[in-house]
Amino acid sequence: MYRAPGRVNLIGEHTDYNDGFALPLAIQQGCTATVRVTDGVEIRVTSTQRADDPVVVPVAELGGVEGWGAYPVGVLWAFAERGVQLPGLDVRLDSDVPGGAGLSSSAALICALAAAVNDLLGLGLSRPDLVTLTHRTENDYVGAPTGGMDQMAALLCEADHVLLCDMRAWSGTPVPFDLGAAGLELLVVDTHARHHHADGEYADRRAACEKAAGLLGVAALRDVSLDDLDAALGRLPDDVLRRRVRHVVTEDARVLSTVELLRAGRLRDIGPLLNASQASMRDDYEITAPEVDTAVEALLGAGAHGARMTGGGFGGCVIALVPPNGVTRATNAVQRAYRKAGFAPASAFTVHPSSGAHPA
Ligand code: GAF
Repeated sequence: MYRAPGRVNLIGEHTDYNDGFALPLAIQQGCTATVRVTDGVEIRVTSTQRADDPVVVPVAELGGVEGWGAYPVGVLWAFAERGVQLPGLDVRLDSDVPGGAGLSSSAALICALAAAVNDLLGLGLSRPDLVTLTHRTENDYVGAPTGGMDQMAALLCEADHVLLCDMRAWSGTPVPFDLGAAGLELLVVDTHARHHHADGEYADRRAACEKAAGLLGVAALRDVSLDDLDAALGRLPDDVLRRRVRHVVTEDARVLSTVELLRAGRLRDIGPLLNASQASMRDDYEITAPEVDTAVEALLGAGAHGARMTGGGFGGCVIALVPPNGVTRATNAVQRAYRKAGFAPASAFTVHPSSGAHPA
């Protein structure tokens, strides 16, 4: 039985598939996978959240599952692709990560299952191996062209730290993130907004970045430095591509500046970087939503040190750094702004930097 967490990303959005930097932290919400070897020839997966929709597939034919079952079956497929001879398995899943909220409920699920199977079958795969395996599940089986940040967060995060993900090296380095010592809380506001075309928009952003990297003659946008940015923008043919590149290059720089401040014990000072990231996602990358922008404005108006959307975007969650006695004020400000704008109420909760996948 393993539990793997969801995540919020402190800063560094849509940089992972550009070989860049991201800075997620694991949250206390997660998915628990309980796995048992059976003497049958099938994989049977049930989920507390989908009690009436079990998935049963023969071990010998793991391909082609669609819908929610693609995630767990895709993990087992990835093990089989590595040459693992799977026995019949009974898999039970139970998650409290809200789905579709940009908190990586899918990475929590696949990483909990991968860690459990690795342990149960004594496969001895390292955490980085499991990152590769679960990233492959999502890209090659489920068909979602995501970067690797979410899997790295679910497998490598440590309590009281954020994880500096270097997505060229596929390495994760813990950086202290002691909210208590700084006298701060990290508030998550779930806007409940989710654009139905978000998957297509994600793929579109990724394609734009790859096109721009090709035009600039670099392997990935990670290779464009802040110093080179103006010259690079001058070589791109249209304004949309220029704005996409400006977001990625400046966002990478903001991640590294955030890490410097955290290492210097200056957590309170990262607010302006969070705000600049939000503006860049809103104006240059165009991945926020009216509900997101309204929540951010309300949070800043209520005294937050910084606020930004977190995750893939087009809705989902906003994070804000607030003093402990400012949580209620900030939450009320969002609800007031939502009522005024005619949006359905948001929900809000605080998160603590938690550890990656662990035995439950
Ligand atoms: C989603 C993806 F899964 C991540 O890989 C990352 O690109 C993120 O969106 C945006 O930063 O969570």
